[in-house]
Amino acid sequence: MSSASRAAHANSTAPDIFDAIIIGAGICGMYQLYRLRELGLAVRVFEAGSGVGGTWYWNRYPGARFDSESYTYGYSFSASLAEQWDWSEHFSAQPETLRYLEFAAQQFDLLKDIQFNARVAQAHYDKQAKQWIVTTHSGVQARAHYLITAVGVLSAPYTPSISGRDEFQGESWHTAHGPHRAIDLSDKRVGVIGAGATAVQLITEVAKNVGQLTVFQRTANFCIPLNNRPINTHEQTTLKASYGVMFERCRQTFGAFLHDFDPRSAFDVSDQEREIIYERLWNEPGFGFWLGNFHDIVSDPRANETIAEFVRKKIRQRVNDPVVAERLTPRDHCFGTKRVPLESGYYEAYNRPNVELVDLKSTPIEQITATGIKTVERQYPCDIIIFATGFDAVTGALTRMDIRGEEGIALKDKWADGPRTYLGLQIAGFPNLFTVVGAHNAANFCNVPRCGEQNVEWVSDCIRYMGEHQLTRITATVDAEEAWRAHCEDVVSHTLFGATDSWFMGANIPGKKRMFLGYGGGLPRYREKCDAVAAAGYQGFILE
Ligand code: NA7
Repeated sequence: MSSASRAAHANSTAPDIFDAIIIGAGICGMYQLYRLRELGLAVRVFEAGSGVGGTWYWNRYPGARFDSESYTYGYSFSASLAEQWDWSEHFSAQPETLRYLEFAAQQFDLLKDIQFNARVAQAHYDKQAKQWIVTTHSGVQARAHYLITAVGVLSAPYTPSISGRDEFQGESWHTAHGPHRAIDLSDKRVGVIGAGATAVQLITEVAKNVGQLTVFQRTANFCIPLNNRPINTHEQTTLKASYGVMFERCRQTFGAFLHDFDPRSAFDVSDQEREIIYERLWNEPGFGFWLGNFHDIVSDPRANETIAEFVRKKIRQRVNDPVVAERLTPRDHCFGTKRVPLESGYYEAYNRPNVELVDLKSTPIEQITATGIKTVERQYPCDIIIFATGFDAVTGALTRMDIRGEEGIALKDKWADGPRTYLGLQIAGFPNLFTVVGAHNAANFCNVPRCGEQNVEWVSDCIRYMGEHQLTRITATVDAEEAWRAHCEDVVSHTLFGATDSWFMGANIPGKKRMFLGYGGGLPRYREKCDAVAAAGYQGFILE
């Protein structure tokens, strides 16, 4: 849109018209805005929150922090930004990450193009005008040639409909909607439902200063040490000098972390040597124990059992009460087939006298009452109930909006039997819609900003290509979409992920189609495929 026509619109009552609308001002939406502005496009971002940050804006529960090394998480496109920002810890906490993103937004003057407190309700494709019509919950409407969703992987909170939930008289919140203020729990009886990565961080922090904490766990998880620590001055200098090398390393590894799989099998070494390797990895920071381990731990059940048993042994060593230790010990799924919770004293939290673990498999919740949580065995009085019950991952944030393509087809209907995308970036029948960090995209199994940057750059290059070739419409073919789905399923069928109930599989949401929602081939392979499609003139797309 020219600046003249933009100006004409400024004084009219008709909906604003932009070249592109982006939904979401998290780390990917912000970068997408930056890139499209670089192309000279008029862009509007709609953001549901009152500030930038996405995941880091919403998730403010006690203990929220990175599982990526801080310096591998920040933007890689700006050497100046990297140089100016000092991460204080190897795995920084939520407030610092939010500050970083706010700082980036200011540095690149992004705020002027972002409309806050604007949750998108509808996005309908107007076939005649070749425009997307986007409407927010408060009725603001805008049109654009391109629509780009940057709504994140884990942004549609899931709260189970437990009987009596609305009867509870105390304070109650999902971890993604916690209070935006410090909370004093020192004299409170707190109930936490859930034992995933979020709960593991939350419980560890809350346990330090709480009246009474009761954890309601359905499935025990394999948790491994985060091994976090502050970054000292010398490290800060070294880190800054090595950003180039570090980001290049992240481009090459499976999950875009610093860690990458060992090409050896777990059985290429003796039992004794394997134990030494596991012990060394256990003491390393971050995901080394998972993503830096023997490659076959995620594909061969026998290899997996060696690592699973190692973690079980660690749990037994750290939890004083053998009954509690057994409850915390996973026996129903393979290690690493869920995103592994990283912990900093989680198991020791259960050694405190005021922390209790309730096993919901043997004593399920019957109902929530006005004063607490009642299992089939007894009532647990609570002043606060925290739902650490996860998200309708990957697809939920998209299907909760009313997105309709060219024939009026609703995305949620098209995806009723699981998502269908091409490269995780486009959907047949939804022209000029790009889904950054979408379904069947490597970004769902990734150090998100690294994969998100790849997505954003690919989309930006595609939009530039269209402009250069006077093209106005791009849509994936059904054949390309089907081939991509089959490829995604084939890749994951060679792993152990499919057998585990997790958000990766959509299996955490009652009624949701069970299907691996990401791309299990890793970032380098994914990037290769995306680049090959572009190099072949956007093969698998119809461009007009
Ligand atoms: P997760 O990993 O999906 O964990 C959700 C937890 O909530 C998990 O322990 C669930 O038990 C539990 N849950 C869900 N519904 C219920 C009901 N109805 N009753 C009891 N317990 C329930 O989400 P997180 O937020 O912890 O982590 C998501 C990602 O954020 C994580 O992978 C990191 O990347 C960061 P279940 O296992 O289903 O038995």
